[in-house]
Amino acid sequence: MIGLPKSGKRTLLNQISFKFKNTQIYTGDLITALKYSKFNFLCFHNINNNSIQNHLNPVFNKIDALIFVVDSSNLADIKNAHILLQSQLKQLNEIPFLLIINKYNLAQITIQEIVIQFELIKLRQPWFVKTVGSEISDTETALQWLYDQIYNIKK
Ligand SMILES: Nc1nc2c(ncn2[C@@H]2O[C@H](COP(=O)(O)OP(=O)(O)OP(=O)(O)O)[C@@H](O)[C@H]2O)c(=O)[nH]1
Ligand SMILES: [Mg+2]
Repeated sequence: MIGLPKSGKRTLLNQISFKFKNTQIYTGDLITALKYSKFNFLCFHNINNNSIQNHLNPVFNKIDALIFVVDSSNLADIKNAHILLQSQLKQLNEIPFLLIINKYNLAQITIQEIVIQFELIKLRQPWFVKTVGSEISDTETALQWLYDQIYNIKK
C-alpha cells in the first residue's frame, strides 16, 4: 500500500486491523506490516520516487499486488498522486491493482473523473476501485477481490 502523505493510509490500516482483528506485526515511521488472512500487507508511509522494491527487506521479497490510496478531498494532490502511481506501476510487473479513493464523503472529484484522470482503462493488469469515507469503511469486498486475484495468479 502506498499513497501521498495525508492520503489516509494509516487510518485505513487501523480500520482494517481493528475490523478484521488482524495483527499489526510491525509499525513504524516507514512501514507498517499487517497479517491479513493469507497474505501479508505492507504499507509504505513515506514512499517517494524510490522503487518499492528498494525498500523491501528479505522477509517480504516479492510484491503480489499494489494498493494505492488517493485523497479525493484534495484536488491539488490528485495530479501528484497520478505521477507517483505511474512511477510505481512502471517499476512493478503487471500485478493486480486496487485503487482506494479515500475521504469520498468530502470528495472534490467523482470516481469516474479519477478513473479517467488516472487512465485506468489503459492498464494491462486487473484493477478494482473502492471508495471509502470517514466511517469504518467496507474495505472487505476490495480486499477479497485482491485476495482472489493473488490466489488465482498463484494457482
Ligand atoms: N474526512 C476523512 N478524513 C480522513 C479519512 N481518512 C483519514 N482522514 C484524515 O486524513 C489525515 C491523514 O490521515 P493518515 O491516516 O495519517 O494518512 P497518511 O498520512 O496517508 O498516513 P501515513 O502517511 O501512513 O502516516 C488525518 O487527519 C485523518 O484523520 C477519511 O476517510 N475521511
Ligand atoms: Mg502521514
